[in-house]
Amino acid sequence: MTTTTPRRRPKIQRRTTLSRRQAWKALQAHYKSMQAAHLRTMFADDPQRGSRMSVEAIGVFLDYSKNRITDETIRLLVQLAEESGLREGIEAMFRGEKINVTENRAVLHVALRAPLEASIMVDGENVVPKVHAVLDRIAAFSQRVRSGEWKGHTGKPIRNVVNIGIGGSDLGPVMAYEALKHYTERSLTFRFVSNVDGTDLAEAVRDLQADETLFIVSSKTFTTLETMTNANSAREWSLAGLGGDPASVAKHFVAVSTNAEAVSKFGIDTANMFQFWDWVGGRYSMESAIGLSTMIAIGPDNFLAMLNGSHQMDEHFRQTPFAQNLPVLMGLLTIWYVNFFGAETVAILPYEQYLKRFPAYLQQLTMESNGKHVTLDGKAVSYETSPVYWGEPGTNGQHSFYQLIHQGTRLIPCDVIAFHQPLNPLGRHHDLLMANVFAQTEALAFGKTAEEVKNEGTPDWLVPHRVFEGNRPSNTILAEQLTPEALGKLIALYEHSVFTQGVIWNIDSFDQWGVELGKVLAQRIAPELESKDETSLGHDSSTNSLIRRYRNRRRT
Ligand code: G6Q
Repeated sequence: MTTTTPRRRPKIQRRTTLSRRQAWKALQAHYKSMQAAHLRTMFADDPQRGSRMSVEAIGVFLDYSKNRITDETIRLLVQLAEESGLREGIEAMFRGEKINVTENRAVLHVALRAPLEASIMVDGENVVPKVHAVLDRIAAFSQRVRSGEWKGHTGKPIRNVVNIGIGGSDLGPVMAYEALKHYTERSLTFRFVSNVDGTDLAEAVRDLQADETLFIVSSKTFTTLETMTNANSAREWSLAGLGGDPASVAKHFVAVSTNAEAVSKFGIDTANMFQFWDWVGGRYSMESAIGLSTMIAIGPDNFLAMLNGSHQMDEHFRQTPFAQNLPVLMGLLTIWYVNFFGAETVAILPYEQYLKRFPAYLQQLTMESNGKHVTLDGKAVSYETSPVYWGEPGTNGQHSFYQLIHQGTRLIPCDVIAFHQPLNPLGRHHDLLMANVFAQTEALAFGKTAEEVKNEGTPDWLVPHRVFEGNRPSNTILAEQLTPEALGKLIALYEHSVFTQGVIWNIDSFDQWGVELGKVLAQRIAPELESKDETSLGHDSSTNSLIRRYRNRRRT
């Protein structure tokens, strides 16, 4: 990846080391008094707790009362956010300052959903008009595909759209397509190819006709190994199905990228290239032109509604006092569990089948952003950073891994996400689904005591097995219905929660040098696997012998 990294480290606002901040020390002392406190007692002592410890804003309701906290915990966490410069951090991001210091870039996914009249300056230029110009272009293109006006090489309308991309150029589009399937144009088929494993592409196109298939090559850099390999093979497949005429590429391939030169070299007409900018990080790019497949699927109006939802959350994040601020509260609660209780993971449990890819999407957003071991000024952190995020939709998870959450030895804070209105009303289904939401979070918090188990007539020897300690924390996030606007709000909710955590940990949430390493290493080994001669191998003895073994077997 080409970056504009300067030789010298940019000026970084010095912050007191996290563990020396006053609020941190106060939280450490406070933790001692909270460590053993049980949610059963906290609820019994305070009948208003459930309604008091909740926030509703812009149509998103967060009940955070089933967390192992008191009002004092929130007060101290908010103080920590203030001492950590969160307010200034938010303003710096929205002002377009280059807060991605290791890549010397602004971080402006918020500009992707800013209204036309807004002004956000990067290097002396207002970027909002550029954002809207691209939105207009992708809207016009989407309409042409959706209406059948865009014709393939043989004059047939497009019926299949295949997005080729990986990481940030894949996970957001896949998640949004699945999440908003209810709103999609059902006469079109959508496929997503990311893995360099040939199976991914082979399975994606096996039942498609080339003359009705449009490929969107989505790559910020247009150099990523997986995407370029898949794009080249897709071009071969397409040409083979279209009589080999190179002119067909222009009708069946479009690109989303920041690299016009590489796009044109691939054979895609740059008139069919949709741009974004280096101030949009890959994992923050699904609302840029990277969302082209989403827009073709759901139509421009729905896409704009999603942007509007995210924008509402941006404004909420920017303007609301921290103690009532949804992303700030969620970010702070994560800090509380990770840094004080030693929680290692967070479970994301959407009780909404359409959100089945949301946990996978959030894994990249959270872990690539905050999986960092040094502070902004390059010093090793002396505290834990991002937890591992994972999850599956409810109720399926209840019949597999919830056992560990309820009765295992690890503390796993859970985010439960649900909607009042179903998109597919069907008999009692939605009430039963929601009954599980409320039952699970209740059981996690309050468990079942030995006495209760005994009173059910359980024999003594079996009692310990059937005891639920409870005191397992959860957030319940409710919204009216899974609309494009609601999805936009959820996306921005987590983006800003990640930002809140990153500011407190004083890390760069917007670089991904760990990803860059993988990109380079595989490029080095590939020629060694493909080489006809026994090239000398200069790796360690394990890697050398694995490569030799593969070469020998592959050739036989
Ligand atoms: C995201 C990362 C990474 C990136 C992919 C694809 O923040 O940078 O997941 O999105 O590596 O990169 P390209 O879009 O450049 O192909």
